[in-house]
Amino acid sequence: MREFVVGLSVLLCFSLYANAELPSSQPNVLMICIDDLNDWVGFLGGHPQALTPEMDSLAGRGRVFANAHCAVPVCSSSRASVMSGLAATTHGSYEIGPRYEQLPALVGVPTIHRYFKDNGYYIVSGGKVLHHGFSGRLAGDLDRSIGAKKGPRPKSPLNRPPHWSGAWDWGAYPVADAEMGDYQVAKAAAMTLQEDFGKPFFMSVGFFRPHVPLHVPPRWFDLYDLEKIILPKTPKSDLNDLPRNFLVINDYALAPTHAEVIKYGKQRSLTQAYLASISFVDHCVGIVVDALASSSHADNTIVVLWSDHGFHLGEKQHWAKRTLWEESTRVPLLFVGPGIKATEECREPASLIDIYPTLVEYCGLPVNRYLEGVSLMPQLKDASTHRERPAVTSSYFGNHSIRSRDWRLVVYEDGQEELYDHRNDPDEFKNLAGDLAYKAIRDQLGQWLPEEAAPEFKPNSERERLQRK
Ligand SMILES: [Ca+2]
Ligand SMILES: [Ca+2]
Repeated sequence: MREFVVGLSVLLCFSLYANAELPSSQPNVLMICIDDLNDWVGFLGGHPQALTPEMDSLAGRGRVFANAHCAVPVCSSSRASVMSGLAATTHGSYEIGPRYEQLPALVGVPTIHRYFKDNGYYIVSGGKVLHHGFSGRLAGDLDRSIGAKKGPRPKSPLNRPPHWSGAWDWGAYPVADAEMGDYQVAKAAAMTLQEDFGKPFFMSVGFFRPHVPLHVPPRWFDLYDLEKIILPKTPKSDLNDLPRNFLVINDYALAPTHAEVIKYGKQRSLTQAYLASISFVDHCVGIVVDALASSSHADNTIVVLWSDHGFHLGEKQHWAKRTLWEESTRVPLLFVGPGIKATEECREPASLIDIYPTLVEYCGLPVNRYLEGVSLMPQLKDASTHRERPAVTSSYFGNHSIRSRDWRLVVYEDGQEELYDHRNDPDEFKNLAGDLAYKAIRDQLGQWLPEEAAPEFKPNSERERLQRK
């Protein structure tokens, strides 16, 4: 079966190439990753007021995967999955903490950077790509680093209540874009894209916003009238049909509770700050994309843009990430490049672990036997191509979500379940798990639950350090 799938992929690859105007040589890769960006972008429609003209323009030139999900809804683990092409149940990182190079299961598994380097590419990276950077044995994965700066922080908090985590501040700061680390990385990437490397390149550029603290210059806040901000739907009654589970697990997180956000009257200004941060990072994406368009690489480069996981702003009485619901798992994912026709979005499920095999196949590199994702080449060729495999997301050991085209099943470590029908319940308000009428679909989705899961790897010192933060 596997040989058949590989053979089919090769056929599709050649037919894609045969049907389109293609680069005369091996394509370059420009990977843009964004931190904590949920579906509040124009091309996904997650928030009616989100202003993302640059990303929308990019999306209009290629293939949007409108049903794409992270492997783990937290930074370091999600990025370990993207960069290794492996599920959490294989690498064993289910929550924030371990570095890629610490995970015993990833010894010998090349990052996508290393794999492209070993296959003749020049590798450039800047900003937040791996959560802890390319350190230790990964330092050699890059030919060049163009830096990673977080930018300045205000001397004292602008908005957060004193007892909230230090990371949870927000407001109009600093004055100018040029002071922002993301802006500086975008400019460095833009300059680098004007060079000729003498061979194909793989460049990854990672932006920190809209990760907290939500500090961006005032002009981005000015785009959103505080009084007119539309807030997400957060009915408290939504919790009535949920198992007692995940909100308790999430007490570990540094984010404020929804009750605290409401108590201090911060929901509206936090929502405004998140939207402002999105528009700022959209501007940074535009700087990089425009630089590519004006470079000699414009017609010979595939662009892939993704975010490491989603973000709650009060939905299900929750803030930030780590849940197995749509707000946490759904991410922007799009590809633009030679041979990819700008047609409708793809509604088939996709996982961030599919990025690695997709790029390997698109660029004609040899099959990497470690990879667990499925190449998205069939959907790059034709957005309506059916795909059987759902997107699997894991969060904390033993908890999994299965997201198909129309459904989400969540199964927790203690066996409790949730089931949602996205055809008529995109907010996941009505849990159908206890309804026997849906047993067949539940069992069908349940077949995709991981049969084995690697034990959780916890580097003690690292975990303690993070908890002290
Ligand atoms: Ca993140
Ligand atoms: Ca509910």
